[in-house]
Amino acid sequence: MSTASVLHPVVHPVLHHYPTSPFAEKVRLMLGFKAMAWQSVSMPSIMPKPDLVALTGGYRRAPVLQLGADVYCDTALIARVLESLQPAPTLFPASAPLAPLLAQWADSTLFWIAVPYTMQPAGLAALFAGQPPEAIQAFAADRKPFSAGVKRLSPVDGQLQLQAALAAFDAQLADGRPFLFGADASIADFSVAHCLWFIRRAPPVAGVLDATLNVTRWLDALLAIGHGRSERLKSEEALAIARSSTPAPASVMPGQGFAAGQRVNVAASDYGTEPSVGVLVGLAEDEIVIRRDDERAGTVHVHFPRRGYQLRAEPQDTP
Ligand SMILES: N[C@@H](CCC(=O)N[C@@H](CS)C(=O)NCC(=O)O)C(=O)O
Repeated sequence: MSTASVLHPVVHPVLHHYPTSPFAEKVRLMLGFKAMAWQSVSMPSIMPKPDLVALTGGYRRAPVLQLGADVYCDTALIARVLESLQPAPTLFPASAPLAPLLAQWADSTLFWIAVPYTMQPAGLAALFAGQPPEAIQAFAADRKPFSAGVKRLSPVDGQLQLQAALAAFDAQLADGRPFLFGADASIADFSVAHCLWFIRRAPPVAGVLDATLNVTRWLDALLAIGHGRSERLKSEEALAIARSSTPAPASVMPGQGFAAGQRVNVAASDYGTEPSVGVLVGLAEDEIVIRRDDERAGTVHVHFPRRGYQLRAEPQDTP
């Protein structure tokens, strides 16, 4: 875990998420893997998300993890937070030094192959079965600007790349190993699994997984890990927890071109780039922390990873 902030003991982490989100499934499975107890807050799958944004100050992506008045954005950072809260079993075994890099590839590349593949017309119809056409329209209208910065593959190229990736994973698993890097699970297993989990949710297009039996065996076992123990919490209750909590202390490392107390904004650099604005209170090699005062959430610290996010001075602080 980064040195930008310290975790303070909180009984149960609160996960803000929704059932159909692949990245949320990644975190739910990691919570299950670590046999953790957590509180589950349901967020909308499209904007507006007023209760989430009251915590984050702008960041809208799913999922978000809350520990009291500390709010953690992005599953790469959330994985490290879970690791600090519950070190065993580890997501980062020494035997798999490349696992974080494979996880990063899956989260950024495989995800954007799997999602458009699944959302081809037959898959989309299955995902939205039983819902009125307006639901699909609202979803499409929300996701168009959200993902405008993503370079899309043609459907044919997407399918070819998906099949090539599945074949590579199948060969990796061919010796019967339980996890991608061998006997120990790693963050890579969860990052690859959430992409394939999404494909499975759409039976008309999920047949693409049938040709790779080792992948099927591995995915079945991984998804069987489950989600740990959770209880439901209303978003208003999560806001009340934030209001009545004090954020953990944080510190800004020198030599980074930013000073503690400076007004800054932080935004994802790929898609879903709504910025969160606040006062910089924490900066380390792998974490950015801003403080914000919110009418409904009180004083919160919002945490982001550095990889994949841009930290900028707010205009009035620029000389
Ligand atoms: N890099 C982010 C990506 C998160 C992401 O893309 N989440 C999707 C859901 S799986 C999302 O936010 N979609 C739009 C929305 O839920 O509003 C992470 O690891 O958390």
